[in-house]
Amino acid sequence: TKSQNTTSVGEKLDMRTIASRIKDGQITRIVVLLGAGISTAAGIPDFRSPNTGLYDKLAPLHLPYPEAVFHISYFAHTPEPFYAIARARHPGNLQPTASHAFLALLAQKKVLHFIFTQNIDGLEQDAGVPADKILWAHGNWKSQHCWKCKTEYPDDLMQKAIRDGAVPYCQMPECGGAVKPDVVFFGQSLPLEFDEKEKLVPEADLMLVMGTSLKVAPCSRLPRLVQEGIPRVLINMEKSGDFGSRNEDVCILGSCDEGVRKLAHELGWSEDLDALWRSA
Ligand code: CNA
Repeated sequence: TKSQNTTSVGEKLDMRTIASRIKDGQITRIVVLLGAGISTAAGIPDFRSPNTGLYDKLAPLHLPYPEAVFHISYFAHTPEPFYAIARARHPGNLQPTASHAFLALLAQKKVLHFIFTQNIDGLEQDAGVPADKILWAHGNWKSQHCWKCKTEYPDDLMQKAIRDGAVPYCQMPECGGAVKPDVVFFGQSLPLEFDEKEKLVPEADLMLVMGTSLKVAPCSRLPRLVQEGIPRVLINMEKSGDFGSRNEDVCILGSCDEGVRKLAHELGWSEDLDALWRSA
């Protein structure tokens, strides 16, 4: 026997079946994991896409390895490369994409359990997802502190530093540490809530993973915490992580915006999605 929302071995799922389970109320607790790919259409390059991703554009900075630009131990003595690229990455005046609007729609339809986002642009909330449904696993750009003495640094001075591409330094007497946005760098701990929120993943009756290469731990392990028999949907340009290894996996390959539009169409939610996106 199988429960309403599990799949017996050998039964392949598809987008239409997933959509019908959401429509008829079998799926009500969707847990989402997001990565940079849902924001590339908003104009923020991701890290790892060939040619367009940030890591392919770092050669002039002569870094020992690409991730050094976001590594805390490198930043501590050489913060200049980070500020050389910060302007291109700072999410000012950006509009949420259709993918972000789709997440707000899931919340509106009361089927969103929780979102883990690796993105630091805050576009999920801008699109209308309630903040208590989101964990910014890698922090955000909304505030900044001296990396050394942890004193907060004013927003207006930070904006200027980013515009000028110049490193802002702590104003505390005798400190002089470089100021760092409250984004989690490699070598830093994730927010304390991560461990607690991680427990929500096994409660999912569907996991939706969008726009991530699943190469950065610990977020990369979240899809593996989904209970066996529960469907997992990947919307991404390419297959990532262990997607495809379970019978209940559905991979919708292509752009995130195209993928959510197809899913919204199957759900009969296309007009709702457009209305929400226009109002975001
Ligand atoms: P990544 O490693 O660069 O992977 C991005 C993934 O998205 C790749 O698999 C791409 O093929 C895919 N992709 C790119 N564009 C699209 C698109 N339009 N539609 C569908 N798929 C697409 O980025 P991850 O998020 O996996 O890596 C984690 C890092 C990246 C986190 O630490 C983030 O903070 C960091 N990051 C965040 C942002 C942001 O906040 N918008 C931007 C760039 C990087």
